[in-house]
Amino acid sequence: MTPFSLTRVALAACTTLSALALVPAAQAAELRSAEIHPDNYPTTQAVRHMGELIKERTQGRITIKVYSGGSLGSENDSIEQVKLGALAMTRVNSAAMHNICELTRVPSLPFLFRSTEHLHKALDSEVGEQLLRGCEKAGFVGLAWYDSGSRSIYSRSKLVKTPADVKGMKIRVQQSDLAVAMVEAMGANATPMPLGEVYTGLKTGLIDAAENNLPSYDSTRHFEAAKYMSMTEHTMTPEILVFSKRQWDKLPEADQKIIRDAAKESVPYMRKLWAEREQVSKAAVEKGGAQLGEVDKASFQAAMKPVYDRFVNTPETKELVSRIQAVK
Ligand code: GTR
Repeated sequence: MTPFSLTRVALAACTTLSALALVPAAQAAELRSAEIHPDNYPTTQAVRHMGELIKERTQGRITIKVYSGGSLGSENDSIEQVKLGALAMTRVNSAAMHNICELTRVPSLPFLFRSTEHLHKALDSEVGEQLLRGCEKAGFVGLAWYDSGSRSIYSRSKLVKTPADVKGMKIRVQQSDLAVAMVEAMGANATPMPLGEVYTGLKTGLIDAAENNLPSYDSTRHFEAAKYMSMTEHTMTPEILVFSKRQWDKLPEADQKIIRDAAKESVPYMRKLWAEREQVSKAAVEKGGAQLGEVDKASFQAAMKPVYDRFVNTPETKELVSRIQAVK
C-alpha cells in the first residue's frame, strides 16, 4: 500500500466515524425522572403512564424510571441535576422554576385563571406552548403542564376571611420571589422553605401557616399540624414537566417526538386523576379533623395589585397576561 492509499483509508474511516457521531444510533435508554410526591400522587402516576407509552412505542428501547418521594432530593436539587444533564427529567411546580425561567411566573400569577376550564384552555393553547419554550434558553425543554388545583392558606390557629386576618402571620411559601410577594402583599411574613421541612415547622411553631392545594395538604399530612384551611385559592400555579436540554440535544429527532407526544398524552390522564384526587383529599382532611372555611376572595384579589405591578412589567409579560385573560 502506498502512503497515499493509506491516507485514503484513514480518511474514509474518519468520515464514517464523524457521520456516526452526527447521526446517533437509536440507543436503548432508561430516562430517570425525579418527583417529590409519593407513588400514588397524580403527578407520579402521570409520568409513569408517559413512560409506558414510550416503552410501547419504542418496543422497550426507551423507558422512564420515576424516583418518587423526593428520593433524589428537593425540587431545587432535581432542577439543578436536570440542568447539568445528570438527570433526564423532573416534574416540579412552576414556582420552583420562577427564578430560573422567568416566564413560568406568568401562569402562577394570583387570581389569573377564572376556573380550571380556563386554565386548561389557556395552557393547551399557543400561549402555553410559548411559556414552555421560554425555558429552553435556561437549559430545559418544557414538555407539559399538569394541574395543581389552587392553593389556599392553612393555619395552626384560625380560619381567616380577609388579608387583615393574616397580617403578621408567618406563612411558609415555595422558594420563589413571586410566592414571597403574594403572601407579603396580603400583609403576612413569608418564610420560603422546601416542602420537606414544613411539617416540623408547623408542629414546632417555627411557622404559623402554609399554603398548598388539597392533595398536598392531605398527602403531607400538614392538616394534622395546621387544621384551619381558608379557601383563598390565590394561585393556580401549575405543575411543569421539564427535560434536560443537554440530554435532549443528544436524542435522535424521532425519539424526541415520541417523548414529546407521550408527555402531551399524559396530560388528560393526569387531569382525570387530579379531579378525582381533589375530592378524595377533601374528604380525607375533613375526616382527619381539618376545617375548611370560605374567605372574602375579592379582598385578597384587591391586595394583589403590587404583585402585578412588579411581575407584569415588560411588553412580553403584559401581552402574555392579556392573551391568557382573553381566553374564553
Ligand atoms: C405542591 C407541588 C410540589 C411543591 C409543593 C410545595 O403543590 O405539587 O411540587 O411545589 O406544592 O409547596 O413545595
